[in-house]
Amino acid sequence: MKIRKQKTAVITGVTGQDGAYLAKFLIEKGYKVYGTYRRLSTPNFWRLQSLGIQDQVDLIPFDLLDQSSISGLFKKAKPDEFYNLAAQSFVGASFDQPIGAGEITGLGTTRIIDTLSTLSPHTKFYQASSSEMYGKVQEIPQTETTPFYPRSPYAAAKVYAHWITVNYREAYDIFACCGILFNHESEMRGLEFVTRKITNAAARIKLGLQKKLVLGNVESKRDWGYAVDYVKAMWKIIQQSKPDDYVVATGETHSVREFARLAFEEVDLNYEDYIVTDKVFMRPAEVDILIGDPSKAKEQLKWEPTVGFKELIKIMVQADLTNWKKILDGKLIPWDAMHYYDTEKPLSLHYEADR
Ligand code: NAP
Ligand code: G4F
Repeated sequence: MKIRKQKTAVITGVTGQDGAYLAKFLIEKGYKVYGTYRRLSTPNFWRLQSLGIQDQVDLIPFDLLDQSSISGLFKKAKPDEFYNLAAQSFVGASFDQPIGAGEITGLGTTRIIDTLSTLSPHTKFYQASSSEMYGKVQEIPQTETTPFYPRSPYAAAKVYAHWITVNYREAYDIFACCGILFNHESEMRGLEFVTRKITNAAARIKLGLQKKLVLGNVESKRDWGYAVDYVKAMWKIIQQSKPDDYVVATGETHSVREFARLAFEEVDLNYEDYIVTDKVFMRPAEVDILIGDPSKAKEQLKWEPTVGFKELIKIMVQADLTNWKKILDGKLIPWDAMHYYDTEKPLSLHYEADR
């Protein structure tokens, strides 16, 4: 009888939105999952906690800036698959910290893939490339062959990370692939990204906790999907017989304004009564429109998004509404207030106080 070996995966950035969902997906597939986290002054495991998998992920301290923590990771985990999701992922912040963007998001990838090519060349590598690389778009819709034109230090660093991945695939014959993922959101999206900023504000305004929502450019357009769908595409990309790069998108585009209108409608409010714009949230260079063509992913990966734009907004608004109601009832403690509470457990927005 053949006994199938349990597959092992490393996820860098497991504390982030995609890292947490991917970890859950792989655990459900029977993988042994190692997830990396940064040592912070306050713990940041709320996403893993709220998915109920904190105890099932082997957590390893790691920093993309630190070469020794990278080789240590390969020696400890001996992974079959390596998903490089860690990055300074907020575009706006990359204008303020352009060198950090290059070091973490760009060179960090080279540190990993170079270590992989020498210490563990059999390990399959996935790089989290981004639709931001298309920037000032050269073609509509964007495909795997559309030229890149980055518009931020973040996007420039992602272009470098993308091409270094392709270069190591071609130069050293390793299984390295890139998912060029368009924006994907969820109820666990960071609060600084525009979608979650809007859904959180709509819920708070409905409950009388907030009066206004201040935004930047509401005319920019994005191709928004649901993160749970997108982590499945990552796994499918790495299961192919040959390493390759894929656009993962819905094929639809909508403006920030449209997102806001529908989010406020979900709580029976008119967004125009609450939204003000301020140049403090405008970027020095903007990406006006993104819309991906996911044909290759559909054909080769048999991947399709299952959650549409309106449903995504509904999921996010309803989750924020539910959480804020629980907070008001004293049943949930906001994760950013975790250090005010004397408890043995790290708390989070999704931590149920009465559990
Ligand atoms: P996220 O929620 O911001 O998560 C980023 C992760 O990277 C976090 O776990 C973060 O740790 C970690 N990290 C940051 N700096 C690090 C460093 N110096 N060393 C080690 N880890 C570090 O981002 P996400 O939305 O899950 O996105 C995952 C990846 O996909 C990112 O590379 C992002 O750029 C890319 N991407 C995202 C989208 C999207 O729409 N979500 C689209 C295309 C590509 P902390 O928790 O400690 O901060
Ligand atoms: O939500 P955003 O910050 O996402 P952005 O810049 O598109 O980047 C996200 O998606 C990329 C994939 O394309 C990822 F690679 C990246 O890591 C990240 O996940 O901004 C979306 C749009 C922008 O045009 C921005 O200018 O919303 C506009 N916006 C308007 N007001 C705002 C705001 N963005 C933020 N964050 N906050 C605002 O108040």
